[in-house]
Amino acid sequence: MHISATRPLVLGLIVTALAGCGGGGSKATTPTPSASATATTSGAAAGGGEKLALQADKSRLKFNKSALSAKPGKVTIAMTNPSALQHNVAIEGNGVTAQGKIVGQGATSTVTANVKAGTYTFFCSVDGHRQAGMEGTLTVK
Ligand SMILES: [Cu+2]
Repeated sequence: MHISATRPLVLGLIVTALAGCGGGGSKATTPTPSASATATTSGAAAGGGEKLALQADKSRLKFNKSALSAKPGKVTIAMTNPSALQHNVAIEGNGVTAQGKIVGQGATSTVTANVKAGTYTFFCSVDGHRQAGMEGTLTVK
């Protein structure tokens, strides 16, 4: 009884304080800029780097590109798969090995790696596909 009687009073004081503050300078009381600034910073870090598009051939063991190029840093290859066969995209070279998940028709396999200047190979890591021709060169410079 004592607590429930106190709470409305405290809340009442806070509301009064906020209302007083807002009334004093409504333009000054906007904490939104700092919040959005933080979001922008983390968004830039997460979304940074290059995104390269690649597509598997609909019927053959090939990609639509045999060469890709990127600048040093974070690189993402997004491979769409219109084929009835399962495929993925992987990157290999200069100590980097990374592979996207194997996906079926209509899905996208994505691989991200931190690369420096040099030559890398992108390929499909499904058994036999790379050997059949599902590979290409990623040049970073
Ligand atoms: Cu494949």
